[in-house]
Amino acid sequence: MNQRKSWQDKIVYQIYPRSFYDTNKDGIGDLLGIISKLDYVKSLGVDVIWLSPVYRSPNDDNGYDISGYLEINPEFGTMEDMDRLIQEANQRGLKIIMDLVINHTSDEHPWFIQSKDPTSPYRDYYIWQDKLNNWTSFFGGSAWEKEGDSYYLHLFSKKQPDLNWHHPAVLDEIKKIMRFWLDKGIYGFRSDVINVIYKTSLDDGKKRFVLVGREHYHSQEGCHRILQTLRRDVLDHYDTMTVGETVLVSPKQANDLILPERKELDMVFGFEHMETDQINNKWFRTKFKADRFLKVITKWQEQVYWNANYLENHDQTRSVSRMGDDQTYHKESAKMLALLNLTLKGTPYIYQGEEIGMTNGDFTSLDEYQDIETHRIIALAQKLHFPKWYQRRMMKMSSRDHGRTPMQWTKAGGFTQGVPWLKMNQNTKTICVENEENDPDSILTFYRKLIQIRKSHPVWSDGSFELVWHRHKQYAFKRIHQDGSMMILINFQKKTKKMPIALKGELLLSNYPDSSIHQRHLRPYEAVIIKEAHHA
Ligand code: TEU
Ligand code: CA
Repeated sequence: MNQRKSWQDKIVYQIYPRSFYDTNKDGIGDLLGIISKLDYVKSLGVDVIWLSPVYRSPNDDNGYDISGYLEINPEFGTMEDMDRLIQEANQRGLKIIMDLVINHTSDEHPWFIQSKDPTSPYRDYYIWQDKLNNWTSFFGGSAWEKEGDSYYLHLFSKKQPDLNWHHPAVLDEIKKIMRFWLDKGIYGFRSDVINVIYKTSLDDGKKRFVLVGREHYHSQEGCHRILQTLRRDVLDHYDTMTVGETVLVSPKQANDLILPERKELDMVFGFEHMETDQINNKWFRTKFKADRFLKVITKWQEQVYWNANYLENHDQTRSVSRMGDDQTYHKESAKMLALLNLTLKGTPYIYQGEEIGMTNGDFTSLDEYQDIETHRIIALAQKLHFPKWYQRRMMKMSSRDHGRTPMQWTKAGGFTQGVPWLKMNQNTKTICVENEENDPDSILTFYRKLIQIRKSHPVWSDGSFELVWHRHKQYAFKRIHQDGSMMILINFQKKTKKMPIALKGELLLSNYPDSSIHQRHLRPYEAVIIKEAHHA
């Protein structure tokens, strides 16, 4: 990087407020809950909290359907609680970025309620047509809903109508919202599905298996113009960090959003590494293949200017269940994944619970799932007469609820004294903060060590990436910097394998107690960092 950015060496921890910590026994996590756990977050060593939406919302899509951008969802608390959270976080040296959902609002947002009247000045805030087109939504089915004599566009649920970014008033409204929060002292935004906000045309889309119509709204020039405007008129007047959530982008499209000279976003979440174990879409999952996954990691490390590295978030199943082994090698594989995520070039994101090795939920029937996406897709699968066993497999392998089960604080759960909004995993008896907090060999302790290592040398935030060796499920790369280089070795599999690389230097960290730099065989999921002998 030619110019250092204030965010360049930061590590981000994502909080999904609904599932983090409940203080008033209603089974729903809240802002006071987050405040009371700030010391825990700080103890991890992270610098920034990304807060999933806490705005007013009817919760059709758990807060990603906003009905009041300048209000707090009463389930989570009050604006005073939010001000206190920002203040208490800042006092501890923690910054907060908020989710900014501006592709759509809730259908219960006052703009949309007024927009239903064709003569209202709010009509053009949304996308209305007399006739629908063939576009399909991210959650399955048509992207249009009838209201009165017209149809409105919704790329997500019908309770999430898309904003019309051709209308200048929409841009002005969003600028005001961003300033409101930045003035309160937040550090920036995670911008939801930001690369689809601008619909260039409403023509029928090409026939394809999923997301018909996307060539008319994906990565459009109009979107770049909007991002440049928001950056120039709002963000550049504060010290900020921005990360875009960008579905279906290629490395080239990612760079077009983040290269410094473009003055748009700082970094984006790609999805390609999350799509290596699926056919067409995530509901048709295949076995996880480390080889394919690592190829994509290399490609993004080599081609993208600066990555937002993540293995989990509130939309994904748990990484240890998906990519590791959540039974025999739970500890080893969770630590290996941590080591990979925190040594790559870019900004690492850790999702709540990932640091203790939380696994997928232990749901047994459809009614235990809460997510609208799961319910919509299963309804569709029923209509298409998919066999029952396959429907169960779809839920088990792909439901977003696996990443949303309540945070496992204690052996008894510890998330709430009431009934949790989503089933708590029974394995909290063994996988929980209480058990891991003071155990020198725990996943949690390993995260803390890794984070400290990351902070103790400039190679992690400034060094380049170089692939050294990749054969099947074995992976070795270097991070290179004038003040010294690091070698990272990963054995992404259950089998012990020989790694034919000569090693020199000092072993900094490993997920086995007795690793050595003279060892040629890497054990199941073994991962090590070696500080190379320094030649000045
Ligand atoms: O996700 C965008 C998105 O594309 C998701 O639908 C993603 O493809 C899917 O979850 C994978 O199953 C963002 C938010 O992260 C998600 O929680 C919201 O539901 C969605 O936008 C709509 O706001
Ligand atoms: Ca609560």
